[in-house]
Amino acid sequence: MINWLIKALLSNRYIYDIAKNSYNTVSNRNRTINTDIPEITPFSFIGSDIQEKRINLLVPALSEKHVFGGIATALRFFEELTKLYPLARIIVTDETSVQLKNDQFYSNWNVQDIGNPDLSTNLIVVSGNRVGQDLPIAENDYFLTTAWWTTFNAFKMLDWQKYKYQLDDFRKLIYFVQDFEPGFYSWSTRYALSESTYRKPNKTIPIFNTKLLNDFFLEQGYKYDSSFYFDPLLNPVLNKLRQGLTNVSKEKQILIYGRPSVERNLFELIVQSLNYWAEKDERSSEWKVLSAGEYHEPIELPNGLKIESVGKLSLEEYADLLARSSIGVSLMLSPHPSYPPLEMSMFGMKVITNTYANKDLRDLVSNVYCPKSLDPEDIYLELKDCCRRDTKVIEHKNEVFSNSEIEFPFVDELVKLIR
Ligand code: TRH
Repeated sequence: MINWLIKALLSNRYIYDIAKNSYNTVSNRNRTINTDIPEITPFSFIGSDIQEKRINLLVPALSEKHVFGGIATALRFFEELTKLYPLARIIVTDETSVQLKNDQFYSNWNVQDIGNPDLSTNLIVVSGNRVGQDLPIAENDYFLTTAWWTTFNAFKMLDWQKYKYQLDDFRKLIYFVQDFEPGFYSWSTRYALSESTYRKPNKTIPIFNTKLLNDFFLEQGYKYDSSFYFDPLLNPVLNKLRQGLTNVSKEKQILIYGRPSVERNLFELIVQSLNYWAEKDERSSEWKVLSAGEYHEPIELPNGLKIESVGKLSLEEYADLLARSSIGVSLMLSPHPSYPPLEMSMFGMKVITNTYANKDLRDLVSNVYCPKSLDPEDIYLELKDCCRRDTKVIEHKNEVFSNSEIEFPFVDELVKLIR
C-alpha cells in the first residue's frame, strides 16, 4: 500500500522534482567529488630497442565477452595490417586480464601485463592496471586506434615518440572510426574529450566504417588530408552459417536487439513500443518476443505476452534465431547503421529500425521499415504493419555490407602514407 502510494506520488512531475532535489542535497553533503576519467588514466613510457616496424592496435578489451561488431571489425582490419608489418602488438587499454577466443590470428601471441620488458615477438600487453608501470615505445612503432579514449591515449604516445626519437614530424596514427562517439554521452566532459579526438588532422588518418558515417563527418565539417571509408562485410562466420540455413521456415517470432546497458540501442523505447503493440494489436498474442544481445530479466507485456531474454548468443545460436524469426526490431540513435538490422535483413527478416541524420536504410537495404518518428506509438504502428506483411523473403538488396571479398581495398595505399 505504502509502495503504491509513493509510486503514485512520484508519478507527478512536480512532486518527483522536489523529492529528487531533496535527495540530491542530502546525498551531496558528504560526497567527495570524483573528477577522474578512468579511460584516460595516463600511460607512462620507456624507450625500446626494437628496430623492426611494429603495428600497434589499441583496443579497450579483447576478451570474447566484449567482442561485438565494433571490436570484431577492428580486429579484421588489424589482421590485414599485420600482413604488412614484421611485428605486431595489441595494447588492451581497459581490461586487467584477458580471456582470448581460440582460433584467432592472435590466440597464441605472448600475453604480458604492462611494465614488463619489450619483446621482439607479436605481443598482447594488458594495460588496465597501468599506474606506476611503463609501456615500451620504439621509434618504429605505428598505431591503429579504435574507441575515442584509445586515440586520446595514443596521441600521447605519438608526442612522446617524436620527442624521444627526435622525429621531424608526428607520425600519423590510423583512427578506426566506427561511430560519432560524442553521441554516446550527454553534453559533458566525455562528450568534449571524445569530440577533441576528431580535431587533430595533423596526427590522424581516419578510416570510417561505412560511407554513411563518412558522409556524416563531412557534413559536420571535419577535414583531414587523407581519409578512407569501407563497406563492412557481413560477419564471415554468420555469412557461412546463413548459407546452410536458407531453407529454415520462419516462425511468428519477433526478435529485438536488447542491450539495456547500451543507451544508443534505445532498449526502453523498444519495450514501450512493444507494450503498445501487445495491448493494441488484437493479433499480438499470436507472436513470441525474444531479446538478444545482453541478458536481462523477462519483461511482462499486456495480454499475457512476455519479452524473453536469451542474452548474448554465440554466432551459431544467433544465426539460428535470425533464420527462424520473422520480424526484427533493432534501433540505434547514431549515424552508423549498426550491424544487427543489416544482419536481420540478410537473414530474410522484416526489420524495423530508425533513421538518423543522413542515415535512412530504406534507401539501401531490402526489408527495412522505419517509423515516422521515435514516438513508441509510431514504432508500434510500423510493427503492427509488419506483423501483417507476407513472410516471404523478397529479392535482396544490401548496399551497406560489402559485395566484395576484400573489405579493406586501401591498406597498401594507407601503409605507404604513414611510412
Ligand atoms: O560493437 P558494438 O557495440 O557496436 C559498435 C557500436 O555500436 C558502433 O556504434 C558501431 O558503429 C560499430 O559497432 C560497428 O556492437 P554491434 O555492432 O551492435 O554488435 C553486433 C554484433 O554482435 C553482430 O555483428 C553479431 C554479434 N552478436 C553476437 O555475437 N551475439 C548476439 O546475441 C547478438 C545479438 C549479436
